[in-house]
Amino acid sequence: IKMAKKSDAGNTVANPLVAVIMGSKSDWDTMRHADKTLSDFGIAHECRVISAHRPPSLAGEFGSTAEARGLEVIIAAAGGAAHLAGVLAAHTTLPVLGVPMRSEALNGLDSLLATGQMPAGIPVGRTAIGKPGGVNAALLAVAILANSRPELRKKLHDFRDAQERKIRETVL
Ligand code: RP5
Repeated sequence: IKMAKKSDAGNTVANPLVAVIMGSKSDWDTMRHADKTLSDFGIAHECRVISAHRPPSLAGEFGSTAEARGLEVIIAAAGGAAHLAGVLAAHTTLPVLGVPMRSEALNGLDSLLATGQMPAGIPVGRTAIGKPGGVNAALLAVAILANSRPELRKKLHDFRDAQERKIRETVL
């Protein structure tokens, strides 16, 4: 596992395994939680703003070249008529995890449905709206990478154990 460098929206690291893509810089306040989770697990990743429609050609280019660049998982966050995850998934066979952003108009319900309701043939794995979805997308990315990386699998077990201990030791 290559150690992740600190990344900010728009920054890239050498040889990332995971890409955290978001439709707008306004999504970063949510998606920084995905960035942090990946950093905590030491996953080399990049965080970038690429919109599905501003312009669509950039999303197409990113999706088409992702596999050749060595990426193994793509996390895609978008709000509103959230088609970013589906557009990226249409351009790659890598697993794409969609994170619906909490939108102003419909509180994220629009993003949830738009991200999740893909017709058969081009899959998008969708997580919960907002921060929990960002964290869980990162954990799912770690779980996917862990299939072929025993040291990462151990880190996931340690993470679950720590979570469990916290609950067991909670005193009100
Ligand atoms: C989507 O529209 C973005 O993913 C964001 O969630 C939403 C609003 O974008 P901005 O108007 O803040 O750029 O494309």
